[in-house]
Amino acid sequence: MKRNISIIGVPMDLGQMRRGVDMGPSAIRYAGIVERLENLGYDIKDLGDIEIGQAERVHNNPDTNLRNLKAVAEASETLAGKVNDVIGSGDFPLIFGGDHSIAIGTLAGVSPHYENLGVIWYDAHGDLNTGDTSPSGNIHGMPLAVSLGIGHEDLTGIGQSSPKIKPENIVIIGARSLDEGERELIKEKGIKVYTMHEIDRLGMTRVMEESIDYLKGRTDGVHLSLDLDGLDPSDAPGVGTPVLGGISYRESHLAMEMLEESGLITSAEFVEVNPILDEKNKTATVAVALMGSLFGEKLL
Ligand code: B3U
Ligand code: MN
Ligand code: MN
Repeated sequence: MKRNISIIGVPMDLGQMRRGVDMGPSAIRYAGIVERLENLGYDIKDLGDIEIGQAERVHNNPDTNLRNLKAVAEASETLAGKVNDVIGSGDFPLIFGGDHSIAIGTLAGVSPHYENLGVIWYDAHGDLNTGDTSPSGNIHGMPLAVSLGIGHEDLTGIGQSSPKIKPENIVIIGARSLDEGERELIKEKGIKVYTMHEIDRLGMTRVMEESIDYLKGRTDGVHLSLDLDGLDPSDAPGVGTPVLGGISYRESHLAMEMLEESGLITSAEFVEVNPILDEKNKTATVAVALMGSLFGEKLL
């Protein structure tokens, strides 16, 4: 039987500096996500957007280099509560960003429901920075570290306990822009990473087979955190920090189809869609198509 899906929009743009990513949830809805999933037989509840402070009105704390820390922390707490409620009600939580800092709240809401939560981090970046290693001070480059319990306590302290995930339960797919501190953390913690090198070398089929096998044995639920900048900018141009040489649209479809077949995914978020930087809502349309595959759309 198909699970019902609850959608939460998070119009968050405070985790980075470019305006427009706050319109991501609207762009994804406009690209037809609700109808697409209803056509697959799901019952969809769109819970609307959570409230985020307006960027021009948010003041920075001079004691920290983490941009908009307080506002990001407050929104993360709200999101964590909503995600927690959705899972408590038995629905599948599907979250739309917003910048990737929202994953702090999502994972804080998901993690209490699992003993061994797995995470697939589909992204050009590692998002493993802390205030000390970040080149930008942007919190959207930190959510995976925060979820490991590493970083500012106003962020790691969100939700019921810390850490939210164990390093051995993470698989990063699509990485091609890692900062020095992130590389060190990956090595120190033994985090499994499929960079573009491995994707080119092994092919997406094998990367997904290995990722699925790896997570299947050690987790009791897997969250998919898909940053649209994991895709190549030619397929997903509407993102704040595009990086050349990314995963193709077709490889991404295959990845989503294989995840669907595996039955592993228990929650998901699609982030960093920025309609201001996009070409005719292409990136939101790609996100919707990938969600179609993730939720069981078949070509034949
Ligand atoms: N690693 C860099 C850049 C970055 C991270 N996430 C995105 N960009 N989207 C940083 O600022 O932490
Ligand atoms: Mn990211
Ligand atoms: Mn990214």
